[in-house]
Amino acid sequence: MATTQRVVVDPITRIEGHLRIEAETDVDGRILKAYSAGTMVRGIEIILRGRDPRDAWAFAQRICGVCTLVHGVASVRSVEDALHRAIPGYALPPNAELIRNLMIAAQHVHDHVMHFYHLHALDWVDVVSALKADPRAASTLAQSISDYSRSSPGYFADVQRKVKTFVEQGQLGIFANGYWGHPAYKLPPEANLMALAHYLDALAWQREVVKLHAIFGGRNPHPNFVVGGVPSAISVFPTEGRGKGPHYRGGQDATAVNMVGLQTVQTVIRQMREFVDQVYLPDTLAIARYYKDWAGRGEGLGNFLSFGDLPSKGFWDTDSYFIPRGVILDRDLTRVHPIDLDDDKEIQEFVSHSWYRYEGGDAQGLHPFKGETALNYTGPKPPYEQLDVAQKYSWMKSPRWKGKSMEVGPLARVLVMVAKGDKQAKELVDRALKTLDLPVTALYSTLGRTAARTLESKILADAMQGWFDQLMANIKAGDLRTFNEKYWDPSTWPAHMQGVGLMEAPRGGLAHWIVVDDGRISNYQAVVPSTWNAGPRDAAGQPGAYEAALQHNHTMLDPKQPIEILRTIHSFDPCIACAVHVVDPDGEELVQVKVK
Ligand code: NFE
Ligand code: MG
Repeated sequence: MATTQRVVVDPITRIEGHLRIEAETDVDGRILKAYSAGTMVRGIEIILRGRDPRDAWAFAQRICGVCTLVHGVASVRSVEDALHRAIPGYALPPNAELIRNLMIAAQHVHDHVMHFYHLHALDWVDVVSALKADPRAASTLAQSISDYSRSSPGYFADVQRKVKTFVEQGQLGIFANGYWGHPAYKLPPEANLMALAHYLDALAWQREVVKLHAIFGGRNPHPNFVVGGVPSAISVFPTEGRGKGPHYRGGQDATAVNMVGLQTVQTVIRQMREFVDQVYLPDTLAIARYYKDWAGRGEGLGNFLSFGDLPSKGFWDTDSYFIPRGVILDRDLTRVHPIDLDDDKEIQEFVSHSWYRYEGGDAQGLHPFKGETALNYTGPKPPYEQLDVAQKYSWMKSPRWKGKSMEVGPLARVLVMVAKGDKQAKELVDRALKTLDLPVTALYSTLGRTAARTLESKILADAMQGWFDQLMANIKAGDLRTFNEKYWDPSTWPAHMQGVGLMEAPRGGLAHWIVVDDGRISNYQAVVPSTWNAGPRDAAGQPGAYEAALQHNHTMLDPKQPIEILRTIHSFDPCIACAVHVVDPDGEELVQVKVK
């Protein structure tokens, strides 16, 4: 009789996803080993070669439709960094930086709310149980935790009626395929109903808050960017807009930010803060109360990396970052290690367990400036019955910092903020732990990862107001500059240059590395948050962050309904389109959860 069994979840849904998890468990369902495989490859790094670096952002941004702007920002920053290295004093106008900060922070808050309600909540919230709730009890509960205006018994009765109609007609739609009734669901029916109502509200809220991107970047998803600033020309007139108005400034006038637009931005910031304060934060704490066992599960690597972001004195003044840069090792918050981007021993990518081959052999790690991406591996690949984990088993590479696996994302950022003495971050973390009566070690867990995302949303939504006020002050003082036109022309560039565009994307530290020769891209490497987290083992056998987290204290109640795996993997907010960005033409999609 077999002593272990293998549970395969492929694909893990409710993400942008081509992610396969295989877990080896003992007969009691306890996970002994876990393997994470990216099963798709799209080749964006390859198609960027030979192109104009000023166009790269538009291609790179198509890596993902979830974190819709981050690859655009990282890409223009990579070119700007190359220019900054080559041309002393190269800088962006302050307004460009403020507008980028607003767009980046808006992306985080939007993405985090969407992740919590639409991608992660149903791991914790039982939709079918919500139908049994007493709307008056849901109203009492909601009013006890928040001042949110939509909390009357009638409101909850309406939501219940709406969802009941779907269920009775067999049209669960967005709620199909849940493990409803699974014993791992612990919320009382009224809490399920409250969360379900907020799931629907968050959909409507999203539609409003994307306007910020549309105003500054012309559209969402995939707002526009430009090397040297932002493509939004500011107009001090109320409604002057698109097209060739009196302030038309050539191609840069893709959108004009007028006073009506800026008022809408102010409204969006208010809507973001209200939803985070009145809905997202209280819901996170209310739901977490019932899942405190998940504060002792999914601990993961204990190593955290943040590139930092949101500068106030320019991208190159890392001390001016609102989210600081640094590395935490072994959960030691007394020390934040610096990151040297140019030391080729620090950041490296390994392919010993990835479906690639390095020209100089697969045992080595390559620094991204010298990184290689080629569809040159000819050994066994998908489709597969079972991953050959002793060999190569993922389209993702394995990024490492000084040879170590790192977790990136909201938890890493919040920990680096706390370790660096950020007051608001520390207060929020302390208050959350106190409210839940949990020790500090609870942060290093599936629950901690999810809670950190909420706390970070609060921190960022609040900070947006400051950048907006500064932008308005600059405009009132007559500074309308949003674009550095100097050095736009590649004939002003050196023959060879290279740079790295770093940012904090919602899922973690993101880096685009560019090498430019004679005005054309000769190498482009994206080292992406979900690659750090979801990548496979490296040459030394060290697991990636997902793998490590699943190997910590998970026992499945029913391996045919592996909700425990979903909870921990979703706590990272995976996005595999980002992580692999190279589609396998022969790949067969296995859409079933399989238990062997
Ligand atoms: Ni496709 Fe992405 C974010 C990036 S994931 S969502 O956030 O970069 O790694
Ligand atoms: Mg890459």
